[in-house]
Amino acid sequence: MPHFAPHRQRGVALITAILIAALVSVIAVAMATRQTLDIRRTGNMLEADQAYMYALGMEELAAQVLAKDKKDTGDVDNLGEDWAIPLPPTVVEGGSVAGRVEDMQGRFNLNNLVDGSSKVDPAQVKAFQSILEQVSAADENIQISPFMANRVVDWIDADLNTSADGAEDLEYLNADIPYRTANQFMASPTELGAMLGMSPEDVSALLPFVSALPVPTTVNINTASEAVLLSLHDDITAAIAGELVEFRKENVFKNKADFEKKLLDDHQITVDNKMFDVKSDYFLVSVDATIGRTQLRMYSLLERKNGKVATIRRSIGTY
Ligand SMILES: [Ca+2]
Ligand SMILES: [Ca+2]
Repeated sequence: MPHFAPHRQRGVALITAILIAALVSVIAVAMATRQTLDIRRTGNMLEADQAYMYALGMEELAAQVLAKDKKDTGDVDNLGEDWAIPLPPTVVEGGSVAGRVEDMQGRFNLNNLVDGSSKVDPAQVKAFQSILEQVSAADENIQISPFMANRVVDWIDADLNTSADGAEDLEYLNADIPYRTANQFMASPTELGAMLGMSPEDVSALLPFVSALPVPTTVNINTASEAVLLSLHDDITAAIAGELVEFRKENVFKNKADFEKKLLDDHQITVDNKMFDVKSDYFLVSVDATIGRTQLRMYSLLERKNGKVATIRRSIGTY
């Protein structure tokens, strides 16, 4: 055995030891970095969970207020009631939470365009075309054709017969990215974005005026926006709609006859009373919860039926 063997072995051992030390420190640094990331990630997850819990809490609060409203005010809903008061950003542990409730029957329900047996309702098409016209007139960058109403009809109705300037599967399958029509009620008004020829800007402009409820509904004249009131009849002008909104500040239409009488007496207009009512069953709760660095927006669609309130749809981020 060569006499220098032990020396050489010691040298190898030393290099190995240095290598191991270097490796260990590399691993340690990597672990420390990952741990910091893990801590941050866990923190974010906890914050997101907490924000979601607060949002659910707000949704539950809104449901209770709406249930109580039914008990207290019966079959009338108006903007002077408790549910209509928005909750400003309120400090909670770790952040803040804000929320509001909007009556979705104050908007045009897209699913009204076809009736229960999937037949187009001409009066509703006319009302929707009025909304399209008003939204286009309000912004020079928006120009939505009245035919878009037929596209929505085709999207919703069960058949595959294309209406005038409408679009069914045939038209959509010819698109750059082919897809098919839903041929059923819209689940969310954001489905408007799928209509052939509808730009994202058009959708954004329309969204504040429309809803997509699980059943055809009446417009609540106590909560409807000026645009929706105007859409109820050809002879209702912007001036008359504005007058009605002004009148509503001090008065409540307690029944359909109240509204019919007002329009007849003041403006000699006879409205189709199938299209409206003075009460609502569908409400949208929007919650903004901020916890630490996490910001969460949640939308919940609530249905009030026989005095009970249930959440029928919930989405995070976009309505
Ligand atoms: Ca009420
Ligand atoms: Ca169809």
